[in-house]
Amino acid sequence: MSGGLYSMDQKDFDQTLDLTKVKPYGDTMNDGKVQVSFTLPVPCGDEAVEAAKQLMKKMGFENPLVVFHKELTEGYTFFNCYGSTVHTVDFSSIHVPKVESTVMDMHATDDFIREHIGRKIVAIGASTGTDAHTVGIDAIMNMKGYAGHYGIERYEMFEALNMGSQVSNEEFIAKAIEMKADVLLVSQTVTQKDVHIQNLTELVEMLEAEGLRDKVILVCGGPRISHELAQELGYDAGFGSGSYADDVASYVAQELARRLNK
Ligand code: B12
Repeated sequence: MSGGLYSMDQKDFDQTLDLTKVKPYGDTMNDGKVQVSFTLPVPCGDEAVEAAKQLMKKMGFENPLVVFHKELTEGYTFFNCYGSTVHTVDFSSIHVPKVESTVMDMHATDDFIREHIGRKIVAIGASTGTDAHTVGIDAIMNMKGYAGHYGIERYEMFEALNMGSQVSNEEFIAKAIEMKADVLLVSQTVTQKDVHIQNLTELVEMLEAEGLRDKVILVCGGPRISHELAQELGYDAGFGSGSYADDVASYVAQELARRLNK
């Protein structure tokens, strides 16, 4: 017998799973167990614990348990709770729009650009508006790279400029015109009060007003950005958490080649 007991059990387990009714997994399949943490603005005590349990029930959790609670500061109590959700999701009906390109490493992308474009691709990037977070755009552009993936500045076939953070859309567009950029890379981390949507939308509107929108590949990224949201806002592509320069550079190279060879 190959595979051992564990893999046999695992196989049996998956076969019983109904993908149209998926629930969280705690100890056993479909037990629906979830851990939730929150703070209530009430003094620590038995009434606070009861309030947390009642709230858990209203949120759709059966058998709520407050496993930890502590006063944060006077008049505020923090809770860790367990409960079983009564809800399920239909996993089989889920469709997530994704950037459609073949992901290549830096060398393969450089070779692709030499062969299909025949010149360097000009890319500028920035965290725009009031956003001061630089780590995301640096991860994509920085020469040193991120998590073992070199950034776009390192690619031989990219001319890349990282303008840093808190760059206004006006400055960003002026630099794009000056450098005749092929690609604009916009990073947005802060999403409070949907400020990222306002910034991203304003950039699209300004590019349209300048007659530049169709002349550039417009890409945005950040922890709350999805490809679907990016497209809704008028961007060509969006990249969320866990993206690397390889994903972005491969996409840009293939998209530019597609546009030039039309
Ligand atoms: C470091 C940090 C800061 C530092 C930033 C320093 C710097 N030089 O960047 C400082 C202290 C300045 C800061 C300030 C603030 N911060 Co802050 N910060 C963080 C923190 C801890 C880490 C962010 C980070 O570096 N992530 C690592 C990078 C690699 O991940 P990433 O940004 O997601 O990038 C990846 C992808 O998203 C994608 N990507 C990102 N950009 C781009 C762009 C393109 C073109 C592409 C293709 C891909 C791409 O690729 C990257 C690599 O995979 C997060 C919490 C957290 N743990 O995430 C809070 C966090 C982002 N900050 C937050 C907040 C609220 C603030 C402040 C408003 C706090 C305040 N009240 O003052 C200010 C805002 C300042 C401003 N004007 O922007 C919130 C945002 C919540 C929200 N929904 O908006 C977070 C989530 C913390 C929290 N839980 O509340 N912050």
